[in-house]
This record gives sequence, C-alpha cells and structure tokens, in this order.
Amino acid sequence: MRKVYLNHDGGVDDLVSLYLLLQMDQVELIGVGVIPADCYLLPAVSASQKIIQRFSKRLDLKVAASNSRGLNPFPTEWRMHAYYVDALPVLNEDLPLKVGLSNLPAHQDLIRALKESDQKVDLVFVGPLTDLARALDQAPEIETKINKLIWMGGTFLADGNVHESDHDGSAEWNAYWDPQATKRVWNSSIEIDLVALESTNKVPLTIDIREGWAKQRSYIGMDFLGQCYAMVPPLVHFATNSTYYLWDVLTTLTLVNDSMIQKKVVYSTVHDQGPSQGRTQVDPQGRPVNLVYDVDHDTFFQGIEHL
Ligand code: AGV
Ligand code: CA
Repeated sequence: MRKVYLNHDGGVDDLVSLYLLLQMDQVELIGVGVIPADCYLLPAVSASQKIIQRFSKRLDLKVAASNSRGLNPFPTEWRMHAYYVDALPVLNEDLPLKVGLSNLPAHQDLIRALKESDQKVDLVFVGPLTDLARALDQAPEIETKINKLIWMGGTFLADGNVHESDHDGSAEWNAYWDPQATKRVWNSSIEIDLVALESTNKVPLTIDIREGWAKQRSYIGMDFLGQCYAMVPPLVHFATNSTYYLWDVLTTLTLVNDSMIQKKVVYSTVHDQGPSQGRTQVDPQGRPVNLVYDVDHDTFFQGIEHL
C-alpha cells in the first residue's frame, strides 16, 4: 500500500484527480490540501469534501485549506470552475457534510501528515508548489519522509501555456503562479517526477473522448467525470488559450500505471523573475528531474475507465 498526500488547486481535472485517487486500491490517501490558485478556495474545499463523502468510505479524511498566495493570479473564468463542480447534484444529494476540515492550513497539514506517517509518502501536487515550499522552509526535516514528488508542472518546450501580456510565453501555469516556490522545491533534494506539457499536450479533451464517457454514464463515477468535463472547452479545430487537457489526471494515473509513460532525466533550473518567470530550463549545472515526456494516449484513456 502506497501512502499519498494530494495537494490540488480546484480545477476540473484537479477534482477529478481526487475522485480517481480515491478509487485506487493500491493507494492510501493520507491527506488533501487545497490551494486557491486555479480556483476559488471555498467551492474547491467544499467540492473536495463532497467528493470524498460521495465516492469513498474515508469519512475520516480531512480537507486542509491553504492560506498561500501566488504572485501571478489565474484568469477568473478558470477559477470559477470549482463553483460548477461543487454545485453538481450528484455531490449534493447526501448532505449535510460528514467529511470535515483540517484545523491546520494546508502547508502545516502536510507537515503533520508526513511526521505522523510510519512510511515514506508520495506527494501528488497538481497545482502550484507553494504549500510544499512553505512546508520545507518551516520543517526541512520532512524531506526524509518524502518518497518522491509527482508534479504536474513545467515544460522544456519553447511554448508554455501562459499567455499574459507581461510574460514571454515560455512557462507552464503552475510553475508561473508562484515561481519562487517552484525554485524553492528545485533547491531541495526531493526526487521529482515532472508531468510536464510535453506529455499532457498529448491528452487533450476531445469530443470523441466525451462521447466515450457518455456511453458509460450508467456508472455513477463515469457520469460524474462526464459532468465535470462538460464544463470546459474541448480541442476541436485548433488549440486556444482555454483548450482543456487532462493535465492532472495524467499526473495522477502515473502513480499506478508507469508503463504507459516515457521518462528521462533532465537537468534544469527555474527562472524566478522577469519575463520568463516560471520557466523551467535545461541546464547541465541544474538539478535532475524525471521528465515524463510521452504517454500512450489510448492506454491512458482506457486506464481512467478501468481503475
Ligand atoms: O497548466 C495546467 C494546470 C493543471 O494543473 N492548470 C490546469 C490543470 O489543473 C492551469 C491551466 C492551464 N491552462 C488552463 C488551465 C485552461 N485552459 N483552463 C484551466 N486551467
Ligand atoms: Ca491543477
């Protein structure tokens, strides 16, 4: 049994990732932190509590709200998605809530969970790294309790996914929201699996994929997934700034399906200021990361349905 701590930022694929983690037999989720990056905090926390209650037996799990703030805010339109998921009838038929909140902010909840664990823990971060950076500053000794960090973030491609007027476009959003936190984690000696845009670009949301899920909506979990992905724009003719990929879901599934992905070690550094802030760049003098640069598209999508 692997112990996993999840820190997410309330996007549609973040919340679906929480749902999927709860379905994995090989995984014991020991904590959930929610950071208000690509979401508003209250609906993202509430949706997380409801997903745990509806789709698992883990009524003891507590959700920890983050009090971290980033440097570069996400577009409001994207941050609204957590409200839509939180309002889905499938998450609201069994109220009042029995799943509670942690009495600690997310970075301290992470410290607590790591210190209490009797074995090393995998960290799954599918939003910015701020809570991990703060936890490391406050309690550097937790590094020895971390097996590895599996992070959705970064890219070594020329084109990132940040399209803001004061940026050069080379960064990925999770790295860009808090570039200094990204750098802080790079300066640690934690092993990092980097699920970067190189691989996530290969798993866009498409109409075909949606139609496949629709056919399975008699299963309550697949219906939930379909409802979630009805809220965000698919790839049709060409990719736009809002086109949705299964970024975080790919990251989460790498935990249990290592054979669908290709990894290689890349030495890199992080830009923490200026027009390239948040950019992860190849640098032979930098630190190693395991870059997940490829994924078998069909195996991945089958994996979602057969957890
Ligand atoms: O950069 C990808 C990260 C993932 O963790 N997020 C969304 C995923 O949860 C930010 C993001 C980039 N482009 C987006 C994003 C878009 N078009 N809509 C919403 N979020
Ligand atoms: Ca996310």
